[in-house]
Amino acid sequence: MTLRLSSVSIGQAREGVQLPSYDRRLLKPRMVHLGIGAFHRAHQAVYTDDVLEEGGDWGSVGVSLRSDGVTRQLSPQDGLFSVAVRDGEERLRVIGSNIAALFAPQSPERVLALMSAETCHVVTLTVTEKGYGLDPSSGKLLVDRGDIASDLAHPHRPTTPIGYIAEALRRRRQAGYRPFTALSCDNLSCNGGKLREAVIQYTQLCEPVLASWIEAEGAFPSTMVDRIVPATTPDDLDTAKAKLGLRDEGFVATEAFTQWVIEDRFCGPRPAWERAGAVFSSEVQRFEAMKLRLLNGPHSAIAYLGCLKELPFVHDVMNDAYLGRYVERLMEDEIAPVVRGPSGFDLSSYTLELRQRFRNPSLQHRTSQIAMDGSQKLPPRLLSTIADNLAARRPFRRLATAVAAWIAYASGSGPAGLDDIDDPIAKQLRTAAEKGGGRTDDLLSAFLDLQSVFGSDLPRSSVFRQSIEEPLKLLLTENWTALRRWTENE
Ligand code: CS2
Repeated sequence: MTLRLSSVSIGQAREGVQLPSYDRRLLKPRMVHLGIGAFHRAHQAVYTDDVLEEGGDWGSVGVSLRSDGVTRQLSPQDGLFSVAVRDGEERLRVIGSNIAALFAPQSPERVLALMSAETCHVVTLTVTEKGYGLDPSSGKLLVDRGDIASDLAHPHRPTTPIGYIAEALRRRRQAGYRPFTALSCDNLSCNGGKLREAVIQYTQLCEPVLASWIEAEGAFPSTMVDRIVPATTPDDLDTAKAKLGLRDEGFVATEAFTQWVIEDRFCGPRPAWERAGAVFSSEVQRFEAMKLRLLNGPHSAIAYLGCLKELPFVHDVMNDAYLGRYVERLMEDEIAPVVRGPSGFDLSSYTLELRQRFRNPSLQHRTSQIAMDGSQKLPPRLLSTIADNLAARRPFRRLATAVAAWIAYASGSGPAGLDDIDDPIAKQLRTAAEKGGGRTDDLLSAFLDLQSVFGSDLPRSSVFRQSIEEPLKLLLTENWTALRRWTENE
C-alpha cells in the first residue's frame, strides 16, 4: 500500500520531486489563512514556501469555514500537500508553509486564539466574492443575510470570515495588542477596501469603539492575485500518487504563470514575499481592474457560452472556431480599450499571453467551475466594463452576449438545467426564471430587476437592454449561426 504524505513519510518521495529544504518544526503560526481552497494552496502558500527556502519562520495555519473537506485532506498529512505545474510537462513540489489545517466550526476557539495571538501578524483570505457579505452592486453589508445576521447577534461566536476577523481584532484590542494586517486575495476590485468596508460596517453595528480602533490602526492592503487553478479530480490524485510515490489527498495542479501584486500598507511585519517574485506596488488597483476585466471577464464569458454549447473545458472553447475568435475580439475590441493598465505596462502582450493561458490543454479547466457564483462575478468582471463602453458610446455586442449567456445559463437553459446553478442568490434566479416563463422579454426584465447584480443605472439604459435582448433570444433558441452573425455585426 502507498504511504500517505506526512512529515514522517516525506523523505520517501520520489526523486525529482522538490521538497522543503527548511526545518518545518521551526515554523511559527505567524499567519492565518481563511479559506484554504485549491487557489490558496497553489498561490500564496507557494510564495510563502519560496520565502521560507531563504529563511525565517513564517508559518501559516489554514482555516476552512464552510466544509471540512480540506481539513480532512491536510490534517493527516501534517498540513503538507503537493502542487504540480502543468505546462506540457509536469513538475511536482511539496509545499511546507502551511503548518496546520483547521475546520472553523469544529475548532472556533482555536482559530480565534491563533488569530488573536500577539505573534500572528497577517490574516490572508480567499473566501470568494460572497464571503465578504457585501451587496455586489451597492457595497452595503448584507445585514439580513442569515449568516451575517447570526454573527451580528452573537459576535463572540462568529461563523463568517468577517465575524472571525472582527472578533479576533476585538480580542487583540482588549489584550493591548496591535491589529494584524488583513490581506484579501480574492478577485474583487479594490479587495482590500471592500474587506475594510465589510469589517468596519460590521463592527459599527456590534461594537462602535472597535470600529474606530480598526479604522485608526488596522490595515487592509489590496492585492491582485493570478494563477489558474482547476479543481482537483480523482484522476489527478492517481497521477500525483504515481509521481510523488506517496498518496496526497491535498494535491493541486496549476499552470506555470503566477502573479501577485500587493499594496505595501501593512500595520506590522510581513513575509518578504518580494523575494518570491511578488511585486509591491502603489498601482494595485490598476493591476486588479486590468486582471478582472481582461482575464476574469473573458473567463466568465467562456464559462457561460461553453456550458450552453456543451464545451466542458476552457481550451475547448478557445478551439471552437466561432468562440475562439469571439474571445479574441471581446478582449481586443471591447475590453482592452477601456482598461487603463499600470504605467509602462504592455497591454497587448498581456492579452496575447492570457489567450495562450486559456488554450493550455493540460490544465483541464472546467467551464462549469468558473460558471458558479455568477451573480457575484458579473458586476466587477463584465458590467463595469459595459458601463464604461456605454459612457464612451462604444459598441459592446460581445460583452452583451456574455451577459445574455449568463442569463440563459442562470435561468436553466444549459444542459445542467436549474438544479446545478451554484449561486448565493440561486433562489432569486429561479424566481426570475419562472417569471420569464421562457419569453425573452419577460426573462430579461425579471433578471434586470435583480438590483444586487445590475444595480439601478444599467437597467435604465435602453441601449443596454436592447443589446442583451437579441443575443439572449438567439441563445435561448440555440441559434449559434445567427448569434455569430449578430456578434460580428455582419
Ligand atoms: C476564474 C478564476 O473560477 C473563476 O471564476 O475566473 O478563478 C481565475 O481562474 C483566477 O482568477 C485566475 O487568477
